[in-house]
Amino acid sequence: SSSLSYSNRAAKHQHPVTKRFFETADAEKSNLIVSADLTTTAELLDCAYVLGPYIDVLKTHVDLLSDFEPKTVEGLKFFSKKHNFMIFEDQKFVDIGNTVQKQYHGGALRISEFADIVNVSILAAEDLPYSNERAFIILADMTSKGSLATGTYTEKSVEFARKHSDCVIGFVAMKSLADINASLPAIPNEDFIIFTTGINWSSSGDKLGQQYKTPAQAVQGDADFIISGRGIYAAVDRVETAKQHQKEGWDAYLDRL
Ligand code: UP6
Repeated sequence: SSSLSYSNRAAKHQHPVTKRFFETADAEKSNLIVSADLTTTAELLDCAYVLGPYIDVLKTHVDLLSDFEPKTVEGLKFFSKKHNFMIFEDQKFVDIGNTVQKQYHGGALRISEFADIVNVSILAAEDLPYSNERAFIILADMTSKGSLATGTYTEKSVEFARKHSDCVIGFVAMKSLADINASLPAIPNEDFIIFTTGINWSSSGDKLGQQYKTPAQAVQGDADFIISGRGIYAAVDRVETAKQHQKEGWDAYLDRL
């Protein structure tokens, strides 16, 4: 795990989006991302409004919305500016480059118009439609029980990211990728961000195979940013719960410096 501070990593990094991640985390004393998996624009924007002050990034699945429309995007952009958070659209692109390009820039969602980052899987080894102020994250493994994204798949994810480091800034991963990195030829100043989903104080997961870690466990296990969905948006007191996640994640980060 990185024992360097976010501000140190921001200063050393070349990529504008990576810099922005570390600078935001440092300024807000937060490594928290909320996964706002709501199904209406009103609920999504309410989440952005009340939780915005405690997060670096709002992770969206805009295809879950029953009423996605231009005002959804306007609202997201408004709150992202007001509360200084980025937008991560969790599309997990998986298709050939030509199709991903259309999904990313066009279609019903026009994702590149509002998402600072999106994630992709390496299944198709697609070429990535690149833009310097935007970035991609590679889905290196998964939280669900029995996931096939392990072993060689995860190793290939790291190799893919290294090949595309002009536009790939990190990984969605549950565990450290340090061993894989160490087994590959060293690249000076390489610094990918690890985003860990499946953050929840409950250890019991859900009925569909989800598995959880606490914020502290994730950060001790190499997470640079922790991503929590139901653990926060479905809590009785979302704001208090978000604050507690923020504190736990931040304290664990300070401990590893
Ligand atoms: N997500 C996972 N596991 C992965 C990758 N992504 O749970 O390996 C996403 C889900 C959801 C969020 O699509 O948006 O993270 C987890 O939500 P939860 O905290 O409510 O379980």
